Amino acid sequence: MIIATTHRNTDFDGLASVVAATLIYTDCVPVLPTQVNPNLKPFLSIHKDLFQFKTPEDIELDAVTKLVVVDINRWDRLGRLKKLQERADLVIELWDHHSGEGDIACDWSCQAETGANITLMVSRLKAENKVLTPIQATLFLAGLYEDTGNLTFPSTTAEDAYTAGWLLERKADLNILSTFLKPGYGVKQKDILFNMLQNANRQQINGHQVSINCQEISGHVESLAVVMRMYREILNVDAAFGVFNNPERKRCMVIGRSDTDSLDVGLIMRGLGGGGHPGAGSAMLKGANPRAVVEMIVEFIQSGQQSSVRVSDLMSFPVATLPADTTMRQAAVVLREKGCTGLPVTDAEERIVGMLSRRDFKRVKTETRLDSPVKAFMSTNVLTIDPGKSPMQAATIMVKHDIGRLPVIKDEKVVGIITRSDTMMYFYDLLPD
Ligand SMILES: [Mn+2]
Repeated sequence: MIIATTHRNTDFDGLASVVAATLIYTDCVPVLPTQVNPNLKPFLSIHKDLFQFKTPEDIELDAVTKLVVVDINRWDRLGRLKKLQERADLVIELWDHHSGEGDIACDWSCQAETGANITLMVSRLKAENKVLTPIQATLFLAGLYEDTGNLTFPSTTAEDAYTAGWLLERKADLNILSTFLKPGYGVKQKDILFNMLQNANRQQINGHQVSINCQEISGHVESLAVVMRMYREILNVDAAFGVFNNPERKRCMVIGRSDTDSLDVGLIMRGLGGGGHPGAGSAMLKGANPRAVVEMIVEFIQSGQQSSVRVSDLMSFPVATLPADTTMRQAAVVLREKGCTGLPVTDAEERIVGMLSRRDFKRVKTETRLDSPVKAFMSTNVLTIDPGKSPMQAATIMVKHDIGRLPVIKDEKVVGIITRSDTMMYFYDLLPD
């Protein structure tokens, strides 16, 4: 007999993976642990007739010849089936996306660090051109979305997203799926936030109000980023870091949120092996001592590990400017030649007096008006930025006022121009070295 099983406190990813195993292995009996996550129960009761799950108690262990373990790699999470560990003749196949941990010695395995385990199994189903029912596709997508936070967790891979697309093509039903998936902020998240607030601390580090909070968590907790955002807002600190230690999985998840330009969370997280942008970031540390993680964060902040990148590093220069008496006709030529959508307009002393953009040409109604000076059409309400400001400050101004570029001003002169895409390149870490 071939059986497929998964970890206790089964989540949608585990459940989906067990069902997928029955499609991959013929005559495979799906065995579901007695203990499943609460949000699986309504799904299981509605779909009871469709899936013929057995419990570990139903299984005559001596009759098992092959064991397929999915979404876990540890005997102690298998409940009664742990006894199979003693069977030397048993063939074991493993599908697991938690690599680098576990104690199940297997004969064959498919292990890769994807966001969801079901992604690994669907890749096999895809390769074998298996036909899925819409219900199977819906269950698989529920597992994928739950484990990847709807494809938003940093652990999400491109393969997870391709798999989501493939499952949608197979008629995965998003309406059904969303009724079963947990909301981002639920009881579990509320409990964690409550505990964090009870142990809340504030410290002054290098001129910043910072809170670093250590929490022990068990199992898989999603939406910790939502919890951290609320925590920082409630404490009203410049930056907040959550160190979520999971001793059972020997991993430590660090999530940071910052509300100040001078403290770049993404940079600190990169220092911890993770990533992010100035306002938000995360890192996953394996086998780390949470106290040591806290010390590392403090050290990073103390050492003034802040973004040293300034607007002056990102801006383009020299900038073509238009003297205020340039005609619209001449300006059109310059814009076309420079291939830009807007240029600063300057007075005789090279001080900025306005901005002319392609949009302004819409107001030129007659041919003769093309001989009018640009100062008649330019916008005079010009927002500028200082070269010493941070990319975040530049982005904030551009987003707030919905403008695509900012002239960079030093000693009243235009020294450069920074565009929305310049700041994006920086945030996404796409700048050439
Ligand atoms: Mn999983």
